[in-house]
Amino acid sequence: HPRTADTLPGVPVVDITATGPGRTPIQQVMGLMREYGPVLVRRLHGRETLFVADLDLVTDLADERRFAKHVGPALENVREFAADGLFTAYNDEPNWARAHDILMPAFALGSMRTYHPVMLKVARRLIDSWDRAAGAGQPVDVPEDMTRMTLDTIGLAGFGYDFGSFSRHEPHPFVESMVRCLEWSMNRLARTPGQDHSAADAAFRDDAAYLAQVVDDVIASRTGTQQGDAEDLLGLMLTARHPADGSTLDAANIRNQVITFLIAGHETTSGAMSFALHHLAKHPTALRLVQREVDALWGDEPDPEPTYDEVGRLTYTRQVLNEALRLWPTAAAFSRYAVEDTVLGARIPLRAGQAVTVLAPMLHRQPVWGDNPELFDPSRFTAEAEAARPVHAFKPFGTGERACIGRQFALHEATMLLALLVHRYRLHDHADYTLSVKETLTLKPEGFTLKLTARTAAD
Ligand code: MNH
Repeated sequence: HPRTADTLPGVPVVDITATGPGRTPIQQVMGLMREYGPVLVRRLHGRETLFVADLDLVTDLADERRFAKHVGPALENVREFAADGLFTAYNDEPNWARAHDILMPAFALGSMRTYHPVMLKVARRLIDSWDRAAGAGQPVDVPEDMTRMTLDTIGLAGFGYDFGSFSRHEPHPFVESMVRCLEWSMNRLARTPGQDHSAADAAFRDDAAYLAQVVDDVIASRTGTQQGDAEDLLGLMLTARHPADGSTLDAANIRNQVITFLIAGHETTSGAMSFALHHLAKHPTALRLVQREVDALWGDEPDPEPTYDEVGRLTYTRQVLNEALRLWPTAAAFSRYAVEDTVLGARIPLRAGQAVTVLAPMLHRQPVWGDNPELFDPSRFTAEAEAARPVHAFKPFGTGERACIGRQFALHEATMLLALLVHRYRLHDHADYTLSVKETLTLKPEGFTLKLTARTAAD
């Protein structure tokens, strides 16, 4: 039985030092919460982390006057290769506000019009590749291909750089290095004090250096030409001045931002689309409703050319994505700290600076979601259902001013691609896939493959 934390009355403490967090630390905490409830302290080698998923507590943590983003141990590790990029910057680092203010306009909903043609172009690369697999009767590896698609999209839309992922057999080496860097960041949290990790650390430094080198190439391919002022993310970073004080981003920070966007801009989105396809393959009724929506727009047009506005009308497809992000929010945890001494939810006293980690997958399974939270049910995200639900019950994109800047980007890209795929193919769950969630800081359905055939008028 867990004991109760001395400092946190009534909160169970679970010591996992004997087993360690393993390869799936998020799912481990999910399991602990199923056993001990949605508020607990996890102790590892004497270090304690307070995890919460209770709606009242998360609502309280969203109060920006009393709590702020905490760069916890996992993000401290990511800082080793992303430094003061937007995602890993401390709140009071001047480069955070500077970059945030300069880049915000590039992520407003209206800016998605600019990225739409590039997103469509990359979606077509995926479709060409899936057509070939379908023609050959071969299965496709869904998360791998989704990652190809999202990396090429952020590369081209953000930086005018083509990773050409669909002309490669293996993932782009940038992806392999990046995944190893993320794994190093996660595994470093599980280390037993006193052991020798110099080989893993040396390998990490090589990977981090390679990421930086790719990014320097991306930047060099721009600064050498006349395209420095293009209206994409890199163009903005190279030229735009801060709207209030006229300052610009320095070269080191631009490199950190490019690494940040290449990572944050594709890992999570590809996982979200993969989970959505997994659920659609398992839920014929939901699939039928997506088909109905896309068929109403594009009928039996073999190669529809979705417009920007049409993507905004794909409301049921968007509900499917939200429901996929509810069950498996691909960036599953975020942390907050108390700005001053306070009492969380009128029951948990916190000292100034004390951190709390929100576990989104369990927040998304709390009683506010009804009696059957494990059930995949996109009708939870109709406009009426959303209006009736407390706003902080759904937090796949974090909270407050440090919430995800790329949310509209991800949703536009993912909604359009899912709609095109469902319009074009029948999805065959040929291997009777059982969900296995792989963790590399982000979540993905591991080993998920589908077979595809062309849809005909009859289906
Ligand atoms: Mn994203 C922050 C989830 C897509 C760029 N993102 C966050 C946070 C979450 C998150 C959660 C907050 C983390 C924290 O509080 O510590 N992001 C997602 C998910 C998807 C996603 C679930 C896709 C689905 N993110 C994207 C895309 C981009 C992007 C696409 C870029 C094109 N995200 C960011 C950046 C931040 C961020 C940059 C950091 C913002 C800041 O702190 O200013």
